Amino acid sequence: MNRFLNIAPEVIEAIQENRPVVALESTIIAHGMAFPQNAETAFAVEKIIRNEGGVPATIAVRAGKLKVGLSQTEIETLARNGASIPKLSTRDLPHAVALERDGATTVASTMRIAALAGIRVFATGGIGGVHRGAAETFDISADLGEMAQSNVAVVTAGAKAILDLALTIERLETLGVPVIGYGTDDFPAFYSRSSGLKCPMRVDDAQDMARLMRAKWDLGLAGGIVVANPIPAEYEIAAYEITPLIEKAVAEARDEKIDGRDVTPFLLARLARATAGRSLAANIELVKNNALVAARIAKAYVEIP
Ligand code: PSU
Ligand code: MN
Repeated sequence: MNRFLNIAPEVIEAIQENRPVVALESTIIAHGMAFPQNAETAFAVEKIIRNEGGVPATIAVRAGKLKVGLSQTEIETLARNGASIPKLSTRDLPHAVALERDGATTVASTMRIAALAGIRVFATGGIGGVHRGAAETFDISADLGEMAQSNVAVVTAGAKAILDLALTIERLETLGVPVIGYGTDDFPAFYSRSSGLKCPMRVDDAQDMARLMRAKWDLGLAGGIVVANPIPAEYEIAAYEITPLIEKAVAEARDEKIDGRDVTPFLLARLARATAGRSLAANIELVKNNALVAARIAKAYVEIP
């Protein structure tokens, strides 16, 4: 066990007994949503996983320890302190560990910590990817690089619609990362069920997904898997409606010279405002749906003989 890990007893037990565990990130709590919806969503997501017979493991950094499995109080602290908590991607982990800092983990760093702990399934909202205008800004999320390295299946509602999704899929192909439509041929666009782009592969149930994970890692193909799970139809925001708002928010980010790790939280907050909260409601529901699917995949994975 890595000496920087601090795993909750319930999570250790579940891992040792080969029971399903689902990792969850904390950047979505601290920076993806505002209080109190962020705390409510984090608790709801953990409950969904428990109802499916799984154990949730929300991941964050506390005083330099890589914590796997947060208490209710720790989740609430992250939710309340939001913006003042550093957003830690993989590159930030050595600094936070060495200087015994606190922080919220992104998809990239959560994947890495989950893999260190032996957790194979992770539910998020939407992974980071290639930003629009990346040809000039070079802004490509570290989530993609991590996908090439950590053996974790990430259940995500496609990728955030604020991104250049076609380039994100290209990049994942280059990195050798399977992108699997879960019950769909289309690559989902976070708020919308389809981006107009196709997923390179499709599976229709948790058992096939579990077998695919097993096949990948038994083949010695290191790295993650993108489980692209569309938002439930009743909560989707049509692409024609959300796309102009996204374009406006992206232009505002550029005008206000927002860069680096601040880009994603800025865009999500602008969209929540521009849609009078509908994008937030959609975000909450897609995260819950991803947690449900992740719990089922985690269960199917531990049941493989
Ligand atoms: N998905 C959401 N909300 C979020 C994020 C994802 O629904 O806030 C976060 C994740 O932590 C993801 C990060 O890893 O945004 C990507 O940020 P960046 O583009 O700076 O790498
Ligand atoms: Mn970035």
